Amino acid sequence: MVTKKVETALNEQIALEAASSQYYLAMASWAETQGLEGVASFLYTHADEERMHMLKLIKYVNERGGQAQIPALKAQPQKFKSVQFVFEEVLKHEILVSNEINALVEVCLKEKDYTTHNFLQWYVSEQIEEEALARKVLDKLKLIGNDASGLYFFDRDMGSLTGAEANAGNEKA
Ligand code: OFO
Repeated sequence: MVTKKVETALNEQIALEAASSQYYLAMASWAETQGLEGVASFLYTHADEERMHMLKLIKYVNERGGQAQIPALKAQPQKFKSVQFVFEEVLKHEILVSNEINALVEVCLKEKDYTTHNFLQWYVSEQIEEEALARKVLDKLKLIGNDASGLYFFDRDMGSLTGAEANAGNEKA
């Protein structure tokens, strides 16, 4: 059974995972309209993964005697300045999520909820990977600068990264 404090904190995390999924979906849709199929594919997969993170939390809260709250959807931006800006936002957002996961872990320790603490370790590891991936992508973009042919190859690489990421995600889930 989860305590009220843990339930509330988990529900906040459900809302954040849902918001992450929507944000990445908006980025994916924008990238698709820019002819960046690889980037779009990567971000669509990322949006799906965030939805899976949300679902995992919903099921956990309900299984542990709490009540998961399904959040409202907020309108998302329709345009982004550049691919670089998109991935800067991804990294910023992932750092925010990591901080929130850490705060959630802290709540569990204070409440002596070691079961939820254990459950959350998957999210702790996931955040390490997601932050590292966002940094890797940003490093590539910095190398390219304003080179159009560089962006073409970057987009192609992002398409293949999607496949590898999706497979890794399937193995983990
Ligand atoms: Fe849910 O893993 Fe990123 O945000």
